[in-house]
Amino acid sequence: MTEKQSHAGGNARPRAFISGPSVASLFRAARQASQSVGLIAGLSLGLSFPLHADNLPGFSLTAKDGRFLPEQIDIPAGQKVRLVVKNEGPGPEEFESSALNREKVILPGKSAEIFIGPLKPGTYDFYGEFHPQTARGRIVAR
Ligand SMILES: [Cu+2]
Repeated sequence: MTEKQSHAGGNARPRAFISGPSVASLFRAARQASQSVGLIAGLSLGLSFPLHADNLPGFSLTAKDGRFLPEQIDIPAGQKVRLVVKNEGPGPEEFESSALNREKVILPGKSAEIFIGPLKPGTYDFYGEFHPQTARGRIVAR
């Protein structure tokens, strides 16, 4: 339940992974092209590979029927991790965490990457803003 204006953004991809404006604009152009021209999808993937943090520890979270599964995710402290949140619906869900300073709307059938950390050891709550009573969970950094 944080400020509404930040909902539209919610971009959890750190800018530090984009090495320069020319690379970033290439990446954007390729990604836009790949949405309409299937042949360029391979090029987009090739370009995006060094920009994505695919070498980070990865964790999966599923939003389904107004809940998150699993409700607890244990991650290493002191290390950036990549959380992939898949929304199996029905309806949109928003991954929201004031403790993690993250919020991201995910449409049904879609997934979103959320980069987290490095975190100090501790428990960081998150919830689904569209189902705040039932969609609750926590990330535990150890
Ligand atoms: Cu929100």
